[in-house]
Amino acid sequence: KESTGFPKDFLWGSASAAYQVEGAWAEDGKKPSVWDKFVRIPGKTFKATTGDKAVDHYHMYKEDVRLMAEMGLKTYRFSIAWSRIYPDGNGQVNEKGLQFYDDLINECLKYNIVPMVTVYHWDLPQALEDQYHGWEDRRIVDDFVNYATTLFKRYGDRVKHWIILNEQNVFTGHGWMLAKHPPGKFKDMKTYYQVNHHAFMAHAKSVLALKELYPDALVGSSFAYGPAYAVSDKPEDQMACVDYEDLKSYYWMDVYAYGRYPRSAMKYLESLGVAPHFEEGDAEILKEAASKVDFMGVNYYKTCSIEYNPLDGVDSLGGENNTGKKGTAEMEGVPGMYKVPANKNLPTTDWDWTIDPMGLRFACRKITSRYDLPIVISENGLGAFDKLEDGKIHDSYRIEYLRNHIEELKKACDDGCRILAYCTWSYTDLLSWLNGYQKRYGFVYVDRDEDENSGTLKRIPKDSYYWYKKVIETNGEEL
Ligand code: GCO
Repeated sequence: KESTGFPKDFLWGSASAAYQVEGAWAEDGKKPSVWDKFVRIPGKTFKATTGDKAVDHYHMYKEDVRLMAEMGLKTYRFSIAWSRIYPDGNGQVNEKGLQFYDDLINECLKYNIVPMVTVYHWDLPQALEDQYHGWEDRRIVDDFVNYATTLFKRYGDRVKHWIILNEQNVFTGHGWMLAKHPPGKFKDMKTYYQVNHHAFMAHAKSVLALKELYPDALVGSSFAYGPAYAVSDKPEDQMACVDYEDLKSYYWMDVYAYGRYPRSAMKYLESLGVAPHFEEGDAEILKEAASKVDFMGVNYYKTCSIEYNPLDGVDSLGGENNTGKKGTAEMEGVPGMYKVPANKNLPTTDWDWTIDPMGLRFACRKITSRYDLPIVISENGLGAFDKLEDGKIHDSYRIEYLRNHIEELKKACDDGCRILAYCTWSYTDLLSWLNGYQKRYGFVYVDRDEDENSGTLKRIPKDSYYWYKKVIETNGEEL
């Protein structure tokens, strides 16, 4: 069929997250987040890296936004640090924190860059963890909605695009099952599902609060979606794939889009005695919010292969490769259900993530078939070891990665999927939560040592920066 290409007003973007770029961890009234504390626990991050300084976006945002403008970026997705706005999580609001994001938003608008705001990208105020164990306690819902509403009221006149939660599946999975993110709990399944329910309620009530204030705002949450392929046409592999999708994908996306949990997943959790507790009215609120969600946010990095796992098979949550040494990730598996072997047909990054451009089209098609919602690709990109050579970074591998993904995204548009935006991860190099500064994603190189708070922090556009500029100029026609 003939290609109609990207829509005229397509938002070509790039993204970041507060903790990963801002630094200034204790400035202007900000108090610690759970990450400020977690990174100080020995052994938790690569060479004990912290985000104390990160890439100092807090002080260098004007230079960063100027570089975005020179590139022609249409949208910049960034997150707000809750503990800048409410240093104690609730109570007293911090004007200086509010002011910083006012300035950042205004700087974007000055160059006609659409600010796309993530309300929560994992940096919960430590005070709430101390007060009542954060997400584990139902009180989090009201505190979250209070924080979100403060943002809506302050910035809603200038910000139209809102992403409430970033990768709820990742921060809860890593926090309560894998012990890799705060609060660092391992296989605490019951709490994990309850925490997720609280997060869904926080998302839902925030969506309703925003729509009450700004009915024309566009809102959704961003899900780390790894579409699943059955390894074979054996019925048991296909069934394993359905099980996996219900438990690992639709469990989140169905709640955002339909306001209900997948039946089979819920039945399974009930059989294990770990199904979440609902308060009266929760089901209705989830439904109402789902009817007001405008898009599905998708962070797309990889796909996964699913194979039937016999009862005496692999029993593991899957250990991530945080070393950058290929082949060190551990296989995930639930005995009697599925396992997730490496896909032999696809290359991988140094962190064992499959490189699967068509998987992006697959993700868009699946979401469109199941939910018929517009889609914001809120993240997609390649983490790599970049080398500074004669003051330049020749990241042809990143260009190739992005080109191939954008080509597939274009096909998804041709297929009829309504794609509103494509944000690469990331704009500048930034702190990788568990990999320090060695795993780089940016269009803009930041002179920053991989493990310490040193380096000049100088910004150097990579080859991919100039390439993306052209992509934007030609609305994705010239790749
Ligand atoms: C990393 C990760 C992150 C995430 C992002 C998710 O290496 O730390 O890739 O950068 O992609 O924070 O939203």
